[in-house]
Amino acid sequence: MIVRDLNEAKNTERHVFSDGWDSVRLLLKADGMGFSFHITTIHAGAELHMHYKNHLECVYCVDGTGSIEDLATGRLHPIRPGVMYALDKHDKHILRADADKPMVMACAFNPPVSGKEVHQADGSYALEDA
Ligand code: 9YT
Repeated sequence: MIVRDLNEAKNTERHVFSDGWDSVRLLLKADGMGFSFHITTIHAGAELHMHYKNHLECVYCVDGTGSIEDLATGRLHPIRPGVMYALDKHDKHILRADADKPMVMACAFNPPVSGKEVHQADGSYALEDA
């Protein structure tokens, strides 16, 4: 059994910081679960252009509000606590957090990320063995 505490993982090697977001990776590829599990904070007012061509991702909003824009359809979906989105078609999207406070999201990736990925220019993560 694996038991980890978000508060203990903060500011360790599990916690990665980038432009407009930071993320605590509670489960990574090496844990052998077949997916990775992250608690990601989208900073207040951030606008993130993403396209996970190599991964499926689902995201559940725990706190904060914002929106996700589906770039295939142009649809703008409000995000608030309780809303989940799944990028089942590797959907190209823009995630926006409202300006008043950060959005806290629980995210699962399949295949799991190893922890070493950085966002590529096209908004994707490369596969480790690609
Ligand atoms: C909300 C969202 O898209 N999270 C992605 C995960 C985060 N960028 C990470 O941990 O790499």
